[in-house]
Amino acid sequence: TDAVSFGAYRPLSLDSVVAYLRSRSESADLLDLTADLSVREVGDGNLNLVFQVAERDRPSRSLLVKQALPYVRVAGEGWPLSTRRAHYEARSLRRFFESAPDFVPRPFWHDDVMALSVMENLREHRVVRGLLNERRVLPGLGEAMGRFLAATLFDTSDFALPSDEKRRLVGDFDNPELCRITEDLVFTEPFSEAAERNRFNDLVANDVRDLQGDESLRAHAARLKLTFLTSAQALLHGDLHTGSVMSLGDDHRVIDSEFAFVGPMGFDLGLFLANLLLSACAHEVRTEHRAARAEFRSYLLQEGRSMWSTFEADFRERLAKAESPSWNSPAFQDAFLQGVLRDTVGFAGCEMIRRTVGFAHVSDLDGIENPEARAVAERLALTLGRTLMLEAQGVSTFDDALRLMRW
Ligand code: SR1
Ligand code: MG
Repeated sequence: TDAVSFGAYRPLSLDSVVAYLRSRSESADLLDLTADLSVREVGDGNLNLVFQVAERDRPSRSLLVKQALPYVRVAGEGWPLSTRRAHYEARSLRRFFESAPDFVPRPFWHDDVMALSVMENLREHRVVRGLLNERRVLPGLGEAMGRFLAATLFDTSDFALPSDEKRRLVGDFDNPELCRITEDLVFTEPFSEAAERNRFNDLVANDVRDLQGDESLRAHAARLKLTFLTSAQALLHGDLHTGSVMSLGDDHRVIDSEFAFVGPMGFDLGLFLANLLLSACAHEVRTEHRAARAEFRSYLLQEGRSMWSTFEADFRERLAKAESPSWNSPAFQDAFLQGVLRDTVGFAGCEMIRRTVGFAHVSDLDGIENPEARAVAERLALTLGRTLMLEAQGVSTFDDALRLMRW
């Protein structure tokens, strides 16, 4: 294996990962490359290859290799996508690790040629979406998300950075291909009858037609899309759904930031909130007993509230210490956070709709086998998503938002 050269991009396989690691001197500190190693491919997302490599006799000595493929993995080679996304992911992870080291995996190194990153292997953590599907309570999840978001969003905003650095950040994270995917899949296609990539349960076809014919809703989708395109508030994760967080007990880590770009803060907050709500919609039919259903729904809403209140309190604390006197007006701070909250609620609505009628669905809903039962949960998601989009601008506090989330 020593003769193997990795001077040009090629996708790794179970057979070539160890040879690759042996070709990199950085690996030596992390793993004994002469030991018997186990290699597993564990990628379950839409885009990439993910390998876990561990010493068989000491599984705690392990690392994770994540490599971008030159196409969308779930769609196949017919949907090409440049491997450059690995570059944005590696750089954003490094940035997030600087601001919030307890909430992301530790990055080890990035290889631009091979479009791969090597990082801490969270070998006992599990993806939050799967845990919520099993109705597991995850202690401190919302609070952790609020802390992660306050730290990363504040540190990469104009409140923390000199304006020349901030402008450089915007350029460094232009990420045009992945932003375009979001523009199309989140804001455009779900609201267009003609979009060929939309997929939905036949049983909600009438609901979808009704939604796509709602001019007022389409106007809000356009407004949110323009905010996504033009509001360069901070470096976002860019795809912060419950499949992008891994948990073990009260330890919660944000992964998969390849969609990172400089955008509106409410987009990250809104995506996470929406995915908590999608879980609640799914449990309306996944969970048979009424009391258990109500209890889990209230738990999920509580985590959403905790994310917002932690984010708001932490962000205000940071804002109070901002260097420039421009930002120390209390009226400005209130108005700014209210704007972020309104964006959060609107983006949450959009995400709920696109995960039900667009190209990329969620296992919370798709995992419901019976189409009639699934349609009940999907209708709930569509109704709630629509309400959030239509009413977002009237919300002043998170309690106002919670009042929209009743069913
Ligand atoms: C083609 S990518 C589809 C979806 O997967 C990612 O996780 C993003 O959410 C994207 O919209
Ligand atoms: Mg992802």
